[in-house]
Amino acid sequence: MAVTSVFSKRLAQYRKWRDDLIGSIGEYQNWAEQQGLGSGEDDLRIYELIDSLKSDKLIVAMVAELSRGKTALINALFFADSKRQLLPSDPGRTTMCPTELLYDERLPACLRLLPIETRGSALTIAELKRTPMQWTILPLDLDSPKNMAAMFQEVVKTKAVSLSEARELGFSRPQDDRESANAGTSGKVEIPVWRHAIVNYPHPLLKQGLVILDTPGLNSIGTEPELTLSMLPNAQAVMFVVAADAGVTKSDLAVWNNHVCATRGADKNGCFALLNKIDTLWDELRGEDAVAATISRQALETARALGISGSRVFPVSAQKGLLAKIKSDHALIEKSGLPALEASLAEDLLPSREAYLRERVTREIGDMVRNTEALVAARLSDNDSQLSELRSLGGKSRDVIQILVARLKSEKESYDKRFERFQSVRAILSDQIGILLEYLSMESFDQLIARTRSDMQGSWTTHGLKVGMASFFRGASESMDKVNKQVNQIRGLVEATYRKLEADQGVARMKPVGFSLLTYRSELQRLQDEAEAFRSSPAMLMTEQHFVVKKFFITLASRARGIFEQCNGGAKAWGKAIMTPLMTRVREHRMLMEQRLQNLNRIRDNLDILGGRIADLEAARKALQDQQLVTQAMLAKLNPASADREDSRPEVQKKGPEKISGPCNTVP
Ligand SMILES: Nc1nc2c(ncn2[C@@H]2O[C@H](COP(=O)(O)OP(=O)(O)OP(=O)(O)O)[C@@H](O)[C@H]2O)c(=O)[nH]1
Ligand SMILES: [Mg+2]
Repeated sequence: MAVTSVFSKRLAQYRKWRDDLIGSIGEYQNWAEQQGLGSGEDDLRIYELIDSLKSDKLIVAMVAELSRGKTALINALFFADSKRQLLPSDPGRTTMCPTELLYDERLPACLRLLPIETRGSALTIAELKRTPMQWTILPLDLDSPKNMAAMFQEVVKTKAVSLSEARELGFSRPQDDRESANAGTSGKVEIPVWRHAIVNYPHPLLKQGLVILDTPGLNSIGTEPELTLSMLPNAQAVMFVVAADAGVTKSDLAVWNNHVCATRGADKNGCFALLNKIDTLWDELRGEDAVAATISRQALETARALGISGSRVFPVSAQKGLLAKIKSDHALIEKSGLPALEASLAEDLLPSREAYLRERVTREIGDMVRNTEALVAARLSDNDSQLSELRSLGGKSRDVIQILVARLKSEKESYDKRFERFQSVRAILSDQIGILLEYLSMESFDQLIARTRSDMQGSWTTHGLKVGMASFFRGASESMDKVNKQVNQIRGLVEATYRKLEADQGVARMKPVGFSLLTYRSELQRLQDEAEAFRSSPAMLMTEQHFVVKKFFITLASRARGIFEQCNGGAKAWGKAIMTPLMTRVREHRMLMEQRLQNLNRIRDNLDILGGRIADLEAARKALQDQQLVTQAMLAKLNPASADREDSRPEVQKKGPEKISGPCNTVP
C-alpha cells in the first residue's frame, strides 16, 4: 500500500472533482448550443475556461537554507514508491538549481536542463520555458530508478570558471574579498552547470497535476530574483524547512523573511514549517516521553521564532520516513511525522484550491448562465402572455381578432424603430470598448516599461531601481485608473440600455456581464508589495548588484506584463459579451411579435386552428420549464453554498451540487 495514500487519495478526489466540473461545463455548453441559448462569444469564453482548468496545476515549493533536507523530504513525501532516494540528497551534494518535478503528457519522460549561460540573456526562465531550443533534454529510463537517480545527479553539478566569467553571470560580489580566496590559486570559481531543471516524470501524483519545486539553499550566492518574485508566489503551498539539530538559525530567519514572508502575505497563506531531522533527537537512553517533550518544545520554539501558529509546524524525519516507507515499517512511518504532514497538506491545500477554482468558474461564466436563465424566464413569460392572449380568443368573432391584429402591427412597427436605436447604441459602445482596449494594449504597457527604463537612466543600481519602480507602479496605477473610468462609463451606458429595455418590454431583469478590475489591481498591488519587500531585503546585496537588479527588473516587468495581458483578454471578452444578452432578447422579442402576428392572422382566417395553437404553446411551455431546471442546476453547481441557503429554489437545486440533473437528457 503506497504510503502517500492520504494525500494522493485526496488529490485523486480533487482531480475527479475538477474533471467533473470541466465535464459539466462542457455538457452545459453543448446543451445550450442545442437549445439555441448560446452565442459565439459565450462558446469562446467557455473553451478558454475549460482549457485553463485543464492545465491548472497544484504547486508545492520547498524553501530553506542549505542542507535542511528539502530534497530528502521530496524523496520521502512523494517518491518513496521508487524504493530509493530518487533525487540527490547527500552530505555536500547541494541542489544547485531550482528543480521542478511535473508531468506534461505532451512530452516524453525526460530531464530538461537550462544551461547556466542563459543567465546572460534578458529572458526570464518563464519565457525560456517557451523556447525548447535553449534546453538540454535527457531522456529518463523509467524502468530503472537506479539510472534515473544517476541522471538526477545533473542538478548538483558544478563547473569551474574564471572569475570574470562568474562575474558576468552574476555569481560574484566585486566588493567581497572572500571571492578571491574562493578562487584559490587556480583563479577559478565553482558555479552551477544548470540554471533550471524540469523533471518530466509520469508519477501518479504528478499526473494528477501536482508540481513540486525544489530550490537551492536560498541564501546562496547567485539566487535569481525570479525565484522569489515569481515562482514562489505562484506556488499554492510553501514548505519551509528547518533542522531540529540546529533550531531556527539566523540565516534560516533571513530566508524566511526575505523569501517566504515577503511573498505570502500577513497570514502566511499556504505556508507549512517543517522541523526536519527529528531523528537526531531520538535517544533511547532518555525514553520516548522525554524525547517527545523535547520535540514539542522545539516545535513551539520554531513557531515562535517564525511568528506562526504551532499547528503549522510539523516535526518530521525525512530520512527515517523514506527508510520506513521503503521497508513498510508502519510504526516508524508514524514516528517520522510524515503522515500528519500529508494529512494536513491534503486538508489545507486541496479544499482551498477547490474554492479558488469554483470562484474563478463562477466569475467567468456565472453571469453567462444567469443571463441564460433570465432569457429562458423571459421566453416563458412571453409564452404565458401569448397563451392567455390565445385563450381569450375563444368564441370571439373575426372582427375582434382583426382589431387585435391591427394593434399588434402598430406595436411591432414602433418596436422596429426602437430596434434601430439599439443599433446606434451598439456603435457608440463599440467605439468606447475600442478606447478601453487601447488603454490596456500591450503597446501602451511596453511604452510604460520603456519610460521606466529611461527614468532609471540605464542605472542598474538599487537606487536606480527604487526610482524606476516608483515610476513604473505609478504609471501602472494611472493606466488602471483610466481603465476603471472607461469601464464605468461603458457599464453606465449598457445599464441604461438594459433598463430601457426592461421598461419597454417588462422583461425579467437581465444583468450585463460584469467585468471587475479588482483581481488585476490586487495582483498588481501584490506584485508591488512583494517587489518592494524583496528590493529592500538584504538578499539584494547577496550577489553582483548590477546582475540582480537587472534580473529583478526583467522579472518584475514580465509579471506585470502577464497581469496586463490577462486584463486585456478579460476586457476583450467582456466587450464582446456585454451586449449579447440584450441583443438576443431584442431579436427574440421581434421574432415573437412576428410569430404572434402570424398566429393571429391564421386564426382570424381559420378559427378552427385555435385549439392546436394553444396546445403547441403549452408544449413549448413545458420545454421551457425543463430548460429552467437545467440552468438553475448549473447555477447551483457553481455556487452550492447559496443553493443550500435558498430552499425556495425548485427541486433540482436541492439535489446538491455534484450532479447536474434535469429532464433534458442532453445533460445527464
Ligand atoms: N538525520 C537526518 N538527516 C537528514 C534528514 N533529512 C536530510 N538529512 C540529511 O541532510 C543532508 C542534506 O539533505 P538535503 O536533502 O540534500 O538538503 P537540502 O535542503 O536539499 O540541501 P541543499 O540542496 O543543499 O539546499 C543530507 O546529508 C541528508 O541525508 C533527516 O530527516 N534526518
Ligand atoms: Mg537539495
